[in-house]
Amino acid sequence: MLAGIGLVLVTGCSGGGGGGAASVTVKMSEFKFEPAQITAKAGQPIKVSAQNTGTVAHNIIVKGIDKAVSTKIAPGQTGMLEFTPPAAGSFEIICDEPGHEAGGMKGTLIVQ
Ligand SMILES: [Cu+2]
Repeated sequence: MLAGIGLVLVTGCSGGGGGGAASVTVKMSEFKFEPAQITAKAGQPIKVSAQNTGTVAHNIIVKGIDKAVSTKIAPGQTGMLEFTPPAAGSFEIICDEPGHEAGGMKGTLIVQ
């Protein structure tokens, strides 16, 4: 059965090696993630393209998931996160540049 949920997955270029990972694009600016909520499935790999469309460096960290930590991403650059959510739940997404989380730069990863 196909359940039509309002999940928007932005698939990038289809050139990858047929790995089958879901992919999603998140834009980062001062001080927000867009979209602020992304969805994944437990046990299925997901690739997150984090585009810094802002004017200062940002990063993206999914708290509680080991590999879901980017390096610092300069303005105009895109960072890639690739990880497999271990279990269903709700995970906090933040940018840990000083002051950014407090400024509103946070989101949620919903794992189903
Ligand atoms: Cu930031």
